Amino acid sequence: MKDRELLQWEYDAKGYAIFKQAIPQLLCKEILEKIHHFEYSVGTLSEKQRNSHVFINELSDDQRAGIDASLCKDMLYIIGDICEYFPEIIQIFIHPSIAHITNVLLGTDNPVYHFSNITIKSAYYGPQSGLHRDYPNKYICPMTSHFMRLILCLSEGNKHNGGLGFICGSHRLEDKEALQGLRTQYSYDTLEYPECEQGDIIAVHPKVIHGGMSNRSDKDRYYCVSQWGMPTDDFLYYTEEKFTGISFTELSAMAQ
Ligand SMILES: O=C(O)CCC(=O)C(=O)O
Repeated sequence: MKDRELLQWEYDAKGYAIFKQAIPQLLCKEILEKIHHFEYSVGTLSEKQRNSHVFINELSDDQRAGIDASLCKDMLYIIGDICEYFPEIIQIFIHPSIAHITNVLLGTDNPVYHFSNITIKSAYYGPQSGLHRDYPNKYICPMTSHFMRLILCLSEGNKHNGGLGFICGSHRLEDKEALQGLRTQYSYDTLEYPECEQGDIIAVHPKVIHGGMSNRSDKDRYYCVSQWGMPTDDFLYYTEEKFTGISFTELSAMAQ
């Protein structure tokens, strides 16, 4: 693992940092297998269950980027509330790497879990992820930007298969400016796209502008996204998922 000061420097300077091989690849493979089973059985979900997820055919034409909605009716883009669907995923959220990363970058080794999801960009069909900041977001968003998202690469992720890219330095603004929203149009060409392998975690500053292109390569891209913060009751937006508001230590004790 790279040393602490360098990771802190990267995060402060660019707005993201990569923790190489933070989660064992074997665990990533086990989780991927569960996800594949879920994808195969998606046709059996009830209407209510389908509403927890996002399907590619529900996205805008821009986001589908040339793929006709009728070709991807049952193809998932986001699997929501994953602790409900894949209880095994808790093994990732109680891994010591999570506490290590938040200790280095947020200043606590006992962060509070907010939510998680799986974002899928299937080979050939994967949609664009629009450019955005995570602060503010309308799902679970603390009043201040003292929180972060951790993106675990369950597969490889890079520019060519729809991996995340960043506008380096775009996190350097006050919270009140970020709250005014994105005021400039950015092109996907101006982003920096790290090359990530299965098991790497990308720590994303809540104010860095990020997104990813569509996946027209022959390699699937699977990310496990989780958001972590500090103990607080002050939220701009709040949604409750299984385990929302539970600390890393409490999650670890529950998993014993
Ligand atoms: O998976 C993606 O491409 C987008 C995820 C993301 O940007 C986020 O959760 O903030």
